[in-house]
Amino acid sequence: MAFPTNLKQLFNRAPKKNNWAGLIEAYRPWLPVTKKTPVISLYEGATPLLPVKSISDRIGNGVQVYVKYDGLNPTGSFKDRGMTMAISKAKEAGCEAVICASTGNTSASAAAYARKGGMKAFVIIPDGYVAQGKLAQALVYGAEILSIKGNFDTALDIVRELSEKYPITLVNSVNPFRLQGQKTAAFEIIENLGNAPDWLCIPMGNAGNISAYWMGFQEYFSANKSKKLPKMMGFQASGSAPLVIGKTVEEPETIATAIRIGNPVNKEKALLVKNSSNGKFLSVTDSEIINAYKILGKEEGIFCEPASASSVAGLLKLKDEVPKNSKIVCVLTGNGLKDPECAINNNDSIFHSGLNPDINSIAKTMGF
Ligand code: AN7
Repeated sequence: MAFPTNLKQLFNRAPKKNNWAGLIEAYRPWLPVTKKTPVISLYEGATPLLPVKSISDRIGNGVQVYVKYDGLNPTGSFKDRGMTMAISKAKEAGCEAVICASTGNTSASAAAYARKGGMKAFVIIPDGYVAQGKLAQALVYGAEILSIKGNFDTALDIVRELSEKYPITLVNSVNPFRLQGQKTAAFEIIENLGNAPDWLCIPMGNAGNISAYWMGFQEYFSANKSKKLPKMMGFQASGSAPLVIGKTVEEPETIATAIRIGNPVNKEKALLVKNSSNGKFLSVTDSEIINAYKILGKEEGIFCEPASASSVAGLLKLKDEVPKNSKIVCVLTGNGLKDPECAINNNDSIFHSGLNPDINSIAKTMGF
């Protein structure tokens, strides 16, 4: 068929108008909002569930692996799902300023949504441990940044106390509206697959997201929108794995700075999720994380941040336990562009720099 040159014909061929207006509008009956709630949204949610053949092939046995690419949210991470709810409810309550402690993504998301809602955003971050892209976002979105000589856990203690003493709303995942918003990712997965997956593989920092997903899966199960519940498989970086070793890590360390958290606020919730879903928590080393990160990049065209790759690294580590012909979803929580330094230092590509702009020598360098 010839390509239409006539404008009217072109419009007729255009796909149906996309009327997605964010997850609060899409899942209103499932969320604690009323007609009076001012919806602060950047049209987050509706992120793709992509089949990843390179990972399915490595697992074998007819297993189908998908990734929930939540790094495609407006500020590049899953935090936007929770933030649209937390900020809309803060606005509804008449609050004028919000605060969070953050390893980076929460601060970027809180800043964007708070400013969009006409509120001030204060963010407390660990000095020197926030990836460049996240810092850039918080600055551009107009947050006021307080960088402390201390890690995330210390920053969280401080914001909890500040929000008790002063008129400022805390938007970390201790805020229950955050988890309400985040549970919608489970709804989307069930709608895409027609059922819940057999396993849900997910990175854990404060373990808010794993708790939110479980809430979403349970709600759809109770409403007969899915016929099964997944096993919840939570992964942490081995230098920062309090939920795996069963005690607080005083000085957490990992290349995956997003999950460099030693004392997860949602630990009780997370343990309940593990037990009631028959799931498992496991740690993955930084080199296992980077291996998965590279596979996703160079074999799938998917660029996620290192913390996110831990869900795939964990699945690969549990290869022998994956049930035959099962469906597995790995959550990719954040976009790779968040952490350019990690990308530049961890790839297998060839970078010829400083070449003379001469066609013959360039062709020679290319191997011709
Ligand atoms: C990409 O931004 O805690 O287990 O302050 O950024 O719900 O904490 C980020 C966490 C996974 C862990 N993947 O989620 C913060 C922050 C990415 C993240 C997690 C985070 P939770």
